[in-house]
Formats: sequence, C-alpha cells, structure tokens
Amino acid sequence: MPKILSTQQIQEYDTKGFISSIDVMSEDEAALYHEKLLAAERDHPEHIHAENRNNAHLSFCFLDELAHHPVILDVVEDLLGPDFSLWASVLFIKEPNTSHFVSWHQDATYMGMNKNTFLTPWIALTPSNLDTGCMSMIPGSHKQHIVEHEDTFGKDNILTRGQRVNDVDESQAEHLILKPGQMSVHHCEVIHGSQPNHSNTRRVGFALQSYMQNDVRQEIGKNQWMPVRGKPRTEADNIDIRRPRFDLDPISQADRDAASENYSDILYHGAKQKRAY
Ligand SMILES: O=C(O)CCC(=O)C(=O)O
Repeated sequence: MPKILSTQQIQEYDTKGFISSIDVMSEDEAALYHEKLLAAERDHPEHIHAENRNNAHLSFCFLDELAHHPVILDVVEDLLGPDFSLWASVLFIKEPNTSHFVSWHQDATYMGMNKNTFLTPWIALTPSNLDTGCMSMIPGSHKQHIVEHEDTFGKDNILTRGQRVNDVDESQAEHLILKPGQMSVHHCEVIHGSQPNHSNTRRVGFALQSYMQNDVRQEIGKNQWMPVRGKPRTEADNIDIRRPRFDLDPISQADRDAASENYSDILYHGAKQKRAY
C-alpha cells in the first residue's frame, strides 16, 4: 500500500520517468526555507555559493531537514521500497535575468553506479516556471537507457561537464511548473534540462541526487552513503556519511569534504577538464 502516491502516479513514473507537482509543504514554509538559505549564503559564503553547491545538507541543518522530510521520504519509499540511502545533494540556483541553463542530459551517465534504478526529488523553494527556467523532461526517454553525451563545458551551462544529448525532439518536452514547496521526482535515465531565468525572481531548486536502494553500488569511487530509511547497507567498504548535529558541525563538515571530493572525482572521471563545481 503506497504511503502518499496514487497507483496512477506510480504508473506515470514508470511510463514517463517522472512525476511532478507533489505538495511537500506550504508556500509560506518554503519561503522560510529560502530565507534560511539566504542567511546561510550571507553569513557563510565560503560554505555555500554557486561553485560550492554540492552536499550543503552536510553543512546546514535546514537542508538536512529537507533531505529527511517525511513527505519526500514517503514518496521515495513508494517508488523504491523501504530501504534506501542518499548519495549527494545539489543546489541548483538561477539568479534573476541570467543566462545559466542546463543542457539535455541523463543523470546516471557519469555517476558510476552499477544499476540505474535511482531517482531524484527536486524541491522548489521559489517559483519554477517557464519564465524562471523550470526543468523540462522528455517523457519515456528513460526507457532507452543511456544515450551518447557530448561534453561541451559551455560557460553558462551549470552541469559539471556541460554534457549534452544532441538531437532531442524538444516538441515532446513536458515543462515541470512548480510552486514553492512542491517537488518533482525524476528517474536517473530520463532526458531533461532547463532554460535560463528571464524573470526578476530567483529560481532555487534543491535536488536530492539521489536516493538509491541498497543494491546500487558505486563502481568508480568510494561507496559513501547517508543511511536514510530502512535496513542499512552492510558491505565492508561502505562509508557512512553522518548528519550534522548543528550548522557547520565539524564532523559532518569533514564528511562533506570527503563526499564532495569523491563526487567530483566520479563525475569528472575521464573528462578533459575539471571545473570547480
Ligand atoms: O535545476 C535544474 O535546472 C536542473 C537540475 C537537474 O538537472 C537535476 O536535478 O537532475
């Protein structure tokens, strides 16, 4: 019996590779989270900025709280079953009237996992729509598994390698319009991307990238995971990532440094260049 999703939503995820407009919290609550983010950016810029956007949930309790939000975890459980852990998180921020974009890509391409069964909830803390540069998805594209990507390292492309799938039929795209406090969930093989923010509003999305079942294992780097729900992983080489007990907790800061270095080594494995994010 699913905890939150309807049978129809679960079928939609299987068929299209994503579901959207899931209410996680009210717009007012999302605004409070965004205020906390603004305060963290103002008070601790060295720990959270455009190029230090990975795994900030290991530095700041309000982001750790989101990574453990019961609605998010219940939705993940409806799709993955009872046992899963979190690999990493990424803050995708597009400032007002900027040219940053995300090219068409499939998340799993450079993640180095042995199985592509994992998923990413993307929580909107501000409006995400056609003006602010919401995510767009190609329905059903997860069924073709990983296709060829070209690394562009484009200046305004906010993906690590600026990796791009060419020849996407954009007329098929579905645009995921989210109010603050809503989320989408996408499969790691669905083709997706996003356009620049042409509005006067900041677009902030927090991607929990990704929740994975215990049989998903890392094949390029170290097996570092935050246990989140259900049975823990038992392999001898497993390294637990710990939750922050307070903001900038030195123990989880050290875990963040190690996890982010591992993450970067994996994502840039075999790449011609390496960027700071
Ligand atoms: O935030 C965006 O525009 C893109 C995010 C993305 O590609 C992802 O969460 O996988």
